[in-house]
Amino acid sequence: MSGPAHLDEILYPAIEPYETGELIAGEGNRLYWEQSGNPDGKPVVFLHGGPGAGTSTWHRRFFDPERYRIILFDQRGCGRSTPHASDPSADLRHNTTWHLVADIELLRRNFGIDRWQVFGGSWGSALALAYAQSHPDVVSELIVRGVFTLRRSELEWFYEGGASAVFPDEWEEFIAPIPVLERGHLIEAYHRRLVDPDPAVHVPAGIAWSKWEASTLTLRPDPDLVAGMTEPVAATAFARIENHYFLHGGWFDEGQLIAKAGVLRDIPGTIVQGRYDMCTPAMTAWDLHRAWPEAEFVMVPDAGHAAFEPGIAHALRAATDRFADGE
Ligand code: STX
Repeated sequence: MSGPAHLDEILYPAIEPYETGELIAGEGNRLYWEQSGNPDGKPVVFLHGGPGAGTSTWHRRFFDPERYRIILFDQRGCGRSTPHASDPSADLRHNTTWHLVADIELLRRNFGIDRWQVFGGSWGSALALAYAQSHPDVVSELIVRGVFTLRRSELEWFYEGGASAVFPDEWEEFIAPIPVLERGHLIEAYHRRLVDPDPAVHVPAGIAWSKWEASTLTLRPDPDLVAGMTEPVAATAFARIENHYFLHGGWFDEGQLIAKAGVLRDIPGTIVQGRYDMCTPAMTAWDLHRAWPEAEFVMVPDAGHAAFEPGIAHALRAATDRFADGE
């Protein structure tokens, strides 16, 4: 999918990669990667959301193809990477934030890139912050959107009832597969079902989990997004990977990504946040802004969470354009 039609007026035209391949990551993981745009342009790595959502072709379109060397890759277990987490036998023990941070470094070294721009939204913002805080010297600029840091308050907001205040109808569907006595800990209750080897158990759980997210991401309902995210194979992988990460708090110390924001001080940055983001509410982007005041902060007044919402896409393109001629 080259993306919703309105993106034609906001982002760059759809392009094809000039090279694709597989990164041989650890523990049997093979990660799909691709390069598009200008091979001699400024390198940028795109970190997708979820975790577990995979990249889409329209993600290339945030970057001027004449000025950027655009690198997309699918994180462990999702998209075109294998083994795929929709397979009940796929082992998620070696799929953690710190494995992904190491994968990004391996990708950079394999490409012979000294420094690159890091661009990530939602889960991709958490991964971008974790990567930049671990390897600040190799990050030329950092662009984060729909900021998510996996603090307990953020996970409880979206998965343990906070957002039910705004979406009581969708929430009813989310909790429906879980017996009343298990509803005190929904991430754990979903975990039991998502790891069940029986497809009659894990597939409906994956679809219900993914539908909750798909139905609450955008300012206006988006039936195409819901249809795409509830497709059984993608939904199962997405739900399994997300749930595994959230059960473990992303393997972060509580508040770690905000507490370590000082490490980012010398990295030119932009933070983009939708005011009506129900998935990763603006409080987190604001906390990051306070901890990293040197970064440009853009609050989009009329958007939810998704990167393709007009105001968000516009602000992201403005950020990549502004950084395009640096270095
Ligand atoms: N998950 C937030 C996140 O990263 C809690 C995310 N949510 N939906 C997406 O990403 C996609 C729109 C990329 C599927």
